[in-house]
Amino acid sequence: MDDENAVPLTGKVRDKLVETKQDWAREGRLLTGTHGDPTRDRLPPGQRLVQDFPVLDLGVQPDVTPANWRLRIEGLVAAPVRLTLEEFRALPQAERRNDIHCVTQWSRYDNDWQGVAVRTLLEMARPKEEARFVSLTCYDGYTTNLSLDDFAREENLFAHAWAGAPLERRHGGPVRLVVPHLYFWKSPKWVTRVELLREDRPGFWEVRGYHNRGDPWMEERYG
Ligand SMILES: Nc1nc2c(c(=O)[nH]1)N[C@H]1C(S)=C(S)[C@@H](COP(=O)(O)O)O[C@H]1N2
Ligand SMILES: [Mo]
Repeated sequence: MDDENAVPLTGKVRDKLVETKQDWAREGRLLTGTHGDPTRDRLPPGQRLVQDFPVLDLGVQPDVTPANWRLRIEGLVAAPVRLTLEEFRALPQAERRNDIHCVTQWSRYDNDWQGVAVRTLLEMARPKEEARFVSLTCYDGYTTNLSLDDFAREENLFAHAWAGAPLERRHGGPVRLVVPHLYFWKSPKWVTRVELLREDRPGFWEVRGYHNRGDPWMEERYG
């Protein structure tokens, strides 16, 4: 990664919290050892339902103003995309309702998101034949990775609103990605760069013991 592409951690990461979660991964905490069936059940194995909307991050909530926010889609694409928030909001709008499943065991039903479908942006950027993975980078320095297939699913969107109101900063505003079929650490907040890659590039939690894919129905908490 060259300097132009580097997104430094913008503040003091809560090292203690990161360590605790890494320990949990090492110990295999929270694992029930069962699989779930999404066609029959709504709550994946080992999860419990909450009504509130917990906030989880590295302890740094970057203050990205609407004027400063940019979204870049680059790497193995025929037509790199660079958007301001105004340009992003002028794209065809999508609405999605989905359930959230966090690896720390909470699930939240019926989240209403508004934004731009991932597929809309991929049609603009036109991934090259050899692109197989995406690496996502955020304004707090957080990264995560997805296969292109997991990223390109119909239900995924870059969301700027939740429950009919602009997405709050603590939940990733101005814009976050929402990938509801995987644990929520695969849904980066304050996202700014999507890089299409030939080889997979594990992100922040993936190199700290979390599973590379994170399917809640298979209980893929740790790798
Ligand atoms: N940029 C960024 N995105 C992130 C995180 C983070 O630390 N930084 N944490 C992830 C994790 S572990 C979870 S569970 C969800 C939490 O989203 P929420 O705070 O809106 O509930 O965001 C994910 N996206
Ligand atoms: Mo999480």
